[in-house]
Amino acid sequence: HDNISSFSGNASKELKEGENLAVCSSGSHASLNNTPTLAFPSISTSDFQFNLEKASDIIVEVVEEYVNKLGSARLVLVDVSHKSKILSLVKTKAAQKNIELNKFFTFVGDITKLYSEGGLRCNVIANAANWRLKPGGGGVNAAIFNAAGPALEVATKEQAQSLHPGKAVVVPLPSTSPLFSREGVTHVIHVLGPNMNQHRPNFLNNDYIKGCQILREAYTSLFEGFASIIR
Ligand code: AR6
Repeated sequence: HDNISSFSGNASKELKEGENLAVCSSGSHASLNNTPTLAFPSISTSDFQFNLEKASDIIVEVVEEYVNKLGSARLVLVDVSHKSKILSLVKTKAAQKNIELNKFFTFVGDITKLYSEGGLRCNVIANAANWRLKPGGGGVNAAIFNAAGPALEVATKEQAQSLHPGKAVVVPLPSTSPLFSREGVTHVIHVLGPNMNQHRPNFLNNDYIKGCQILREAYTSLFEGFASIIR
């Protein structure tokens, strides 16, 4: 059963344990399993230290632009903790917009275990990558490369050697990958966001004019990549 976190209720309150609401009634469940779904982490807001208020504005803005272009497909913002500040901000801001709750929602869980541990089927997941498209480095990048096994590294190299900030690359996942067989993930989309961490490459030195432009471009490239898969 999908554990969907809805935008209803007091959106400004902190995310609490058990807030992923179960959708288990009605006959819609079977069809939800086949609904194209992109799960994505908040790009740049942890290791890359991008401002959370600005990032949440951009996520909601670009989601609003794309959600209706994607037909019945769903977009899901994921983070690991119930205390996630970015999920709270995005929930609050999305609730103020005309966005269908079944097409965009937030979800608490490990993006590499959404089906096996959360019951949420996502055929595509996004990665907050580094410019070399290399495994490791911590965060969601390390988690995804670890969970996918060597098949992802090989498949990634076939698509691209590196990435510019703001760009995304779609990687079809071989069926030998545990992410494919266990979680039902058929594609990983690597996204490189803007970097505000002085110890990482392409440091923007607090230039949020450029930073916001690049983050907007990153989400646009991500959703265009997802659209190209489901078309
Ligand atoms: N599942 C879901 N969300 C996660 C997971 C997970 N397993 N792990 C982390 N997050 P970050 P960035 C959330 O730091 O800021 C890497 O080293 C996390 O809480 O992974 O874009 C790369 O190699 C946060 O909300 O990505 C790059 O060098 C979001 O994922 C650099 O970090 C993004 O956090 C990219 O930094």
